[in-house]
Amino acid sequence: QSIRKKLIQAFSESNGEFLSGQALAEIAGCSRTAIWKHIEELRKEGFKLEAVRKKGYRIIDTPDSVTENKIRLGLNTKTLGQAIHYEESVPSTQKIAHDLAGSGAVEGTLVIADEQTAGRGRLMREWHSSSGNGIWMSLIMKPHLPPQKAPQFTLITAVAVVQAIEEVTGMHPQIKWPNDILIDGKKVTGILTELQAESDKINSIIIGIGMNVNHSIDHFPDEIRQIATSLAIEKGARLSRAKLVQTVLEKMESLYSLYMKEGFIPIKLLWESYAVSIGKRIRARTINGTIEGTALGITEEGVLKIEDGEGTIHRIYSADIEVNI
Ligand code: BTX
Repeated sequence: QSIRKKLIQAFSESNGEFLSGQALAEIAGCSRTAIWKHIEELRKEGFKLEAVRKKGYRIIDTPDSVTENKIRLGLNTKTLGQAIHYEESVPSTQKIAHDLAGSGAVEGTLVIADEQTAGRGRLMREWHSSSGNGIWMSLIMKPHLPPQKAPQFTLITAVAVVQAIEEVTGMHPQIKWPNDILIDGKKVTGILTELQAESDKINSIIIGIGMNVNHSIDHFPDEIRQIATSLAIEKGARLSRAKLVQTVLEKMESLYSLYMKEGFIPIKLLWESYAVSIGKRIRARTINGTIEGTALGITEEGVLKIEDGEGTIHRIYSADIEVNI
């Protein structure tokens, strides 16, 4: 596997130029026969490699997949996504990430699947995760922080997702507090942040991201057709899921380092610039009841502030939000 990693790394850096079998063997520290075997494996996975005598190999096309090799090819991060755990079909990537996090996975470990058979949202709601068209991933983070900071990671992630979608598609999604990414009012991405912690410190944060990428409307079950959309539906063109994953990881890595250096304020400002609800009348359904009023913004902790008709300001830690009421 480490040979494969080095090979993919070399192809990433070669930018479509030929790499000779000899050069590859030296980079990967193995024989040319071993290189040839790995090239065959890549071909089986759907990579198209051109082989030219005296020149060597180059990648001329890649499959539309989210496999480990595909995500690694061209990934530009230091830690996030440097360890990748891919499976074709799983019940939920969150479950796998929880298990890996508890058994020593390094920070930045990415768990990703082509399909989830039991994908979930908050409060054990269902998350529809069909095969071949979405991004279903969980990222393991290990910040040295107290557990109260964990909800901020939902907001950091939301900013990273918005920036990635902007960069890859040119579209401008909005964030609905705390965890929905919307295009034209419809949900294109959901974020689920979960925690493994002791009373005073975080052991791992498991950040689940579900992004609808190449769905057409009939890929969605009836119950969510009115509320869900995909990037392809909005853009009118298919997109590379792997490119989106890479860009999310890259944005996330730089926001995370900004956050660890300068705290939440710069993230809060970015977040508010993308938020759909600020200044609008909203309805927040919490487990303690429903509050209606004007969304004022978020606090430095990432808590939503709503001012009701009497001028009372409510701090909302967790809720479902309706905008445009
Ligand atoms: P949420 O609780 O905010 O949203 C769940 C609600 O969203 C559902 O009740 C349904 O109405 C709607 N919904 C379900 N599937 C979709 C979809 N594909 N697109 C749009 N709307 C949908 C949001 O929770 C958090 C979702 C995180 C999903 C990721 S995927 C990778 C990881 N693994 C896993 O099991 N969950 C996370």
